[in-house]
Amino acid sequence: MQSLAASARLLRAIRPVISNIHTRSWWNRRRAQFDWRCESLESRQYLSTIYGTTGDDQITLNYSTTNPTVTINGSSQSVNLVDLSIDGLAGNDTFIVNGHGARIGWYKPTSNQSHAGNFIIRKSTSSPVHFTNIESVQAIDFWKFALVTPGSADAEAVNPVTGGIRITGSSGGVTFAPLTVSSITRLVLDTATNDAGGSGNDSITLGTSGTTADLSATTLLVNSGVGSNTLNVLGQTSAIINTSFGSQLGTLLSVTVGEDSTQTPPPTGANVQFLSTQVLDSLYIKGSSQIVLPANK
Ligand SMILES: [Ca+2]
Repeated sequence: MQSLAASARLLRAIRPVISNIHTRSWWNRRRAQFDWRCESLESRQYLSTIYGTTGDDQITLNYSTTNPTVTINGSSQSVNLVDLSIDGLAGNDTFIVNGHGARIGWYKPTSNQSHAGNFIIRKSTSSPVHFTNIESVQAIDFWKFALVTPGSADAEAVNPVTGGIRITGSSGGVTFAPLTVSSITRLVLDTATNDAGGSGNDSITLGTSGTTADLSATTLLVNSGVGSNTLNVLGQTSAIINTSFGSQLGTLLSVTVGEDSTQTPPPTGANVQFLSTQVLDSLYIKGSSQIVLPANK
């Protein structure tokens, strides 16, 4: 009996030690699994990030459902669009996405960052292509393309450039990398999706005072959302516009077409064609500007 009692005491004495060994073993296994997962994630991110040089780069993503490629300064490689990231590094870098006829694409600048954002191509559920350290972006050959600002209060300026039109501006007071669109039938200026949490007050300006601009090759679809929103068409700018977008339509959007002029006779003003029914907060047609309303509206 003495021997039995001694064995029981011994067991009680070593139980915490055994328990501790078991716990440490379990923890080490979990930690090893965790380390492996981290390593795996890091290597995956590393493999899917494509870097520019420290100089000025032109980085082009050629969209394709079967063989997408990225070309950096003339040198091409096939890529997987899932988890793809582009890093321009230093320099003045341009990131171009050629949709090759893709139906739709989105450029979503990253909130509070001037040189970063996401491109989403073809489906809203597509894996976004992230980019960083990019000074300007370009979208080519989409049937429809959308610029979705990340903040609540936005300011955008739309002007012609060689081969397309360029949108510069800021969202939430932070400049986003400007967008140039070429061979794009419809451009959505979405300043509404991220209106929550701020005033939602947006300012969109087409053209520049005193200059002639023809933006009519691309239909501009303005979704300005909530807040006090303005759309000003300056100078002698021609544009085709539809504001009947989003849940607010254009009900909170004040549109001014053209500018006052003291010249006699006044110069030819702006020329805006509206598509479909427009529901606006106000429409002010200045000087010798003119608007064209859709037939039977
Ligand atoms: Ca660079």
